Amino acid sequence: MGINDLKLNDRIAELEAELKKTKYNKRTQNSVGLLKAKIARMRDEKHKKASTKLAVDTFAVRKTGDATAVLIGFPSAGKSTLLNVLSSAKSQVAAYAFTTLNVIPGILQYKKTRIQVLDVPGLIEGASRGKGRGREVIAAASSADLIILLVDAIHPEQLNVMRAELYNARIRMNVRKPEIKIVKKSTGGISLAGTFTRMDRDTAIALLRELKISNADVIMRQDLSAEEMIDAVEGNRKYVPGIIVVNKADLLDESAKERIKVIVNPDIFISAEKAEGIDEMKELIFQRLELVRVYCKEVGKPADMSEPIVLKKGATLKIVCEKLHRGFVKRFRFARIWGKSVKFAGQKVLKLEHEVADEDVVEVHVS
Ligand SMILES: Nc1nc2c(ncn2[C@@H]2O[C@H](COP(=O)(O)OP(=O)(O)OP(=O)(O)O)[C@@H](O)[C@H]2O)c(=O)[nH]1
Ligand SMILES: [Mg+2]
Repeated sequence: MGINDLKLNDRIAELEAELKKTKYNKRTQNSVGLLKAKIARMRDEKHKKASTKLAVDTFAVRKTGDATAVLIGFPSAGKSTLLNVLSSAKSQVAAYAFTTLNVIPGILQYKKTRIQVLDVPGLIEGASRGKGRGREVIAAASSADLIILLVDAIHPEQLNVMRAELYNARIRMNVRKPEIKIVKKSTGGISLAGTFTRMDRDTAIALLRELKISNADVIMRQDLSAEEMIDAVEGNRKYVPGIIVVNKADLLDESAKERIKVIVNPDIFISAEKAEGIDEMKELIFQRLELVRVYCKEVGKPADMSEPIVLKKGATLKIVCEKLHRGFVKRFRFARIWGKSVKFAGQKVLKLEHEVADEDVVEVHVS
């Protein structure tokens, strides 16, 4: 670490301390927003430096299957135990921390889809700064289709630490990408349009200046908070869906469970060791991935219901054609579709942009 990095770290720490001291209210909202913008900009500067210095630290694991989910949790939260019950993988389990030191992939087969589940080393406080194998764990989380936050029932306080580490690593879990349009100019200052109930207009303008935008037409398509505006301007955030799972529920009595509901508000309680709640969890993973299974049929034959083409939400007929055969997009004439994406069974669809729905049966007609 060079002298400049140290200075940058000191400066970030100073600003963070200042931010902690400042109570958030109407009077301070301006300065709080600005502090956050400053911190965000410095973190980004640091990140840019770091990523030019080191090659990206990632686990060498090939993505396979229809989607990838990553298990994020403190050491000993039960990630490996869980992977082993979700898939046929055999990840080592032990009562001491940092049992898993690498990425262990498994495949969860569910409702005719294949979901890759990654077991990674434990995440600890400081992971976003590279502590433990933080950089690699975070890289795995950034590129996943779903983050599964696994909280040890005995340590509900872990959740907020994990949330903060992911946030600092520019991962936005279960957050819609904020939308903003910025057209930079050479002069004329900032013209700003939008609705401002979550921060005031002056704060927004000050934030933009802090983020080095001084001449631009800016249109806020949504009513953004200061933080969301920083995210929208900086741009390099990852928006990933996530679920929160409390493990080791076998150790909780009813009153402890109620307490945890209040602190953690999990999507589900499970016991990986006793294999309890696992079916519900598989369904939850499947639902949150929003996979679209399309069954193909040939003209005059029944559909092949054994093996769907599995696509992401928003997939179109064009993508179905591409998956079927290289030449199908060019030769496409129309399709007949049975299922939720059409009004009646066997409807003729002429547009390749037609969005297919889960469990559609598709018959492609080509020239
Ligand atoms: N009571 C109880 N213990 C569990 C449960 N799941 C895991 N454990 C225990 O917790 C300890 C840690 O489990 P692991 O699966 O190795 O945890 P990990 O999250 O993979 O840990 P690291 O690889 O070190 O990050 C082991 O002793 C497990 O037997 C559970 O549902 N209930
Ligand atoms: Mg492990």
